[in-house]
Amino acid sequence: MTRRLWKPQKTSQQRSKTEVRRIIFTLIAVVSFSAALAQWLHAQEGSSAFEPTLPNKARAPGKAPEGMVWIPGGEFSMGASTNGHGMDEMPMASNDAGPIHRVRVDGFWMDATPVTNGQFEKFVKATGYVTIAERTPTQEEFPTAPAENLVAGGVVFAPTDHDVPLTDHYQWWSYVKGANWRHPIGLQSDIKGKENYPVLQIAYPDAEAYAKWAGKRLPTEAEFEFAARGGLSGKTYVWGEEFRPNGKWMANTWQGKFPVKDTGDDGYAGIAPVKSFSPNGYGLYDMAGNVWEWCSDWYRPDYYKTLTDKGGVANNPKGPDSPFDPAEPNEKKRVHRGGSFLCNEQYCSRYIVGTRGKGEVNTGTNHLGFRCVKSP
Ligand SMILES: [Ca+2]
Ligand SMILES: [Cu+2]
Repeated sequence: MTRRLWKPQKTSQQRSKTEVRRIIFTLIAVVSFSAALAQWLHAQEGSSAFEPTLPNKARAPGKAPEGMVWIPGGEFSMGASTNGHGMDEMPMASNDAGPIHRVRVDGFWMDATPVTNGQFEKFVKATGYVTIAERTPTQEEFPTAPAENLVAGGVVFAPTDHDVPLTDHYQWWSYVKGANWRHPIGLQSDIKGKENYPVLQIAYPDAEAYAKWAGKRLPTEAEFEFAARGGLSGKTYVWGEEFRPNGKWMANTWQGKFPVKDTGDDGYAGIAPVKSFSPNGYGLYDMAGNVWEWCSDWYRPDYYKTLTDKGGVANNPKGPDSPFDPAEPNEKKRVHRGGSFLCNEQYCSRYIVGTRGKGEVNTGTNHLGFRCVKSP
């Protein structure tokens, strides 16, 4: 009786429960499909996706050598997204800094700052070393150069007196007779009172000679980037995601119209003494901006693709076996990292961590320096 009344009720209830269940299952299906779709889309980006940095757990092996800090090493995602990872545009910057790939480096000590004029002077006093920029180039080295061009010097930036198209860097770079580490922008300049400024006009062999004397070596590009990221994962800058957190300037870069006038809003028009800006998460200064720094890797724009194609995690990568820059195929170039006081979003925003620079090994400039590392 009640049963008869009850039964249909139950049936209708069951039906509605079934419907509810069906709706729930449909919802679950839609949600999981969306999740799967999102995952698939993410996988399509694949190579441009950063994964967490996994620092090694081991403690520093003993006391840090003077002026150096311990970088734990570990596994991290290396490189920069082609669009600058959040920037609207990043001219010239990162077409050679992809794909993002997984790398592992061992722990090492790293100079907390770029090598300074004061430190380099000690090396020169102790060894009598003569830098490349101080040596007169020979006819054998440059068989086609007119004799009057065979003078010692370095490459120097000079602002232009009017707006120029940013397609020809010879408008602001020139070879200046007598420019060397003691006279960074030419004979009229000097380094008096600038012991704490990064040393400039340093060619690769000069940096190597200093490192050897100091019982150190130059960092690999992977070591430099691991250190620069300061324990963060896939951030745009060595300090985080915002260029000026709370309005604070975090690195020495260029403000104003490039290459006409650097307004120096960050406190420095031109080079700054080391430690003028906050250190990164590992206690390293100037890992972005101020001066470019030599790395020991040969430069090839396709190196990250080579590593990605191999698959897996690249273990302590040391760069390709030989250099090749399609833009200047006859020049032997090594990697530069970090960007300089000339970097700006109008022309070259390579203070963005993960982006790469490059330079002919015998060429020093007035925005290029170096720092050393040491394995335990
Ligand atoms: Ca500046
Ligand atoms: Cu730059």
